[in-house]
Amino acid sequence: MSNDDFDIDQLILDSAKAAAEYDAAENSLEAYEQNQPDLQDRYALRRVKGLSTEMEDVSDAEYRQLRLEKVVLVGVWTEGTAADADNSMKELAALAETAGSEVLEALIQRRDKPDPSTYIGSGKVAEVRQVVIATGADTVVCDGELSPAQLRALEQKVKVKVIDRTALILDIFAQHAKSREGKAQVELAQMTYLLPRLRGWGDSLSRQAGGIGGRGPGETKIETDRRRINDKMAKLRKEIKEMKVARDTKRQERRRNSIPSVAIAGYTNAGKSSLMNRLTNAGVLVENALFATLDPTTRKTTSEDGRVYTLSDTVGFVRHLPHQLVEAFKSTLEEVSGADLIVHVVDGSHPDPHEQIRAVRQVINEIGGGDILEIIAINKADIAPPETLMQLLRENPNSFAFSARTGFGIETLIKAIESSLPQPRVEINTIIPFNRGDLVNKIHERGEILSEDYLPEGTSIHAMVDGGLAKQLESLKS
Ligand SMILES: Nc1nc2c(ncn2[C@@H]2O[C@H](COP(=O)(O)OP(=O)(O)OP(=O)(O)O)[C@@H](O)[C@H]2O)c(=O)[nH]1
Ligand SMILES: [Mg+2]
Repeated sequence: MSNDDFDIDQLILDSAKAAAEYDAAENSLEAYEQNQPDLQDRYALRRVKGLSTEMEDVSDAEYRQLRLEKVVLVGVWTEGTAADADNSMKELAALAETAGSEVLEALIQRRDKPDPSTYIGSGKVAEVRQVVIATGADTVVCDGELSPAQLRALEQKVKVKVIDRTALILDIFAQHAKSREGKAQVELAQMTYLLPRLRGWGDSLSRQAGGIGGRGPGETKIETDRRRINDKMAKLRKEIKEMKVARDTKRQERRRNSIPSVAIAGYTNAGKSSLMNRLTNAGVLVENALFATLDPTTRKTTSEDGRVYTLSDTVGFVRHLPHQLVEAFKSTLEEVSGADLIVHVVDGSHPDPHEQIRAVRQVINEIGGGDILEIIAINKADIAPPETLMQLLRENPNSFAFSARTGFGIETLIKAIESSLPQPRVEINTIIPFNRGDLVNKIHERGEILSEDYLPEGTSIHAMVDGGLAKQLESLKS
């Protein structure tokens, strides 16, 4: 057959016919499924009630204006109770909303493990497709980290964009990053996520670009992209390292002055920033959204007995926090791992605060903060069920209930924090000349005064101080 025999019209006709047949087959599948009323009630694919959100109850989040997607959530429920599965989907819904999406529907499938090729079972994929058609959704969000192949296979079958939980969290972080450091860290995490997925996207790109047999240009493009991303990642790592120097210097300064540091850590939306504002008037952003805080804020404050210490509000944690983010945020997470005391804020009104405590401790361990003294501060006592509060208080030795909103329990919590600060250990008994008022101030800020007297030659002080200050006072004598 020569090229002249090649009938382009016939080819178009053939492919149109093929497409029509495909559509017909698919429509009949949909028709079949729609005629199976029991299908929806089957245990394997349950609908989570009360999850679809209406615009009016989400109007508080301004992020929404950036981008509004209509999403269907899909989860695979492999272990735990039905309530665990529902909680997981509720959290996914909250994440999707924070990212600016409208949640139309949520589906959970019970399976031993996710399907290796399409995450949910092939029979159920068709049902998700049906829900997508019925609701007009433009995105499917899966409650896990999917392989590039799974994402692609599922996308081809449900015919709308498919993203996983990791991509969703990365997206929220990208929207909320304000500082240069935060932005660089998020970008690094995004690229770490992107790199192994490049091949999959490259494949479809090369098909588009080159047509039949035209893989060459596409492959080349993937290589260039990969190199560009690697270069960019190296640059970001360098930038982050440079910014870390400034952060380290500040921390070392505090350390040298023996200023105790307290990190407010905890699950996202637990009320860390609200507590920070209560304790320091820092005026940090409080929002009923996940990961409202990304950049740590540190403020100096003074204890009742006059000692100075710092409080840091930090980024929230979440179950299965993407490891790319933990890795990229190492330097800001040092506010937690380098602290003298962790105030672990827990949302007592959450349906499963125990699971949140577990998840937070896991991240704290991962970043090397497992040995730091911890106070469990159970927040939202104003709306939490009293029996949950009692249970949490019983189970956790160093725990306190409070409400950042009403102020309940705040005084007791502050006392607990201040009595847990590292104690100055060196006893001094000295007379400081009046022209060294700065040293007297330092002892007040950093030490514990036992007695103080004003003599003609200076201030006589008996106090407990840290080693560094004791040395300075020692050199005063010589
Ligand atoms: N009812 C009640 N709500 C509270 C309390 N404390 C905080 N909240 C609410 O909980 C939501 C989250 O508060 P934030 O202080 O932003 O929480 P966060 O832990 O800093 O959250 P991220 O920075 O997003 O991780 C806000 O809507 C607060 O108004 C409280 O004691 N009672
Ligand atoms: Mg916050």
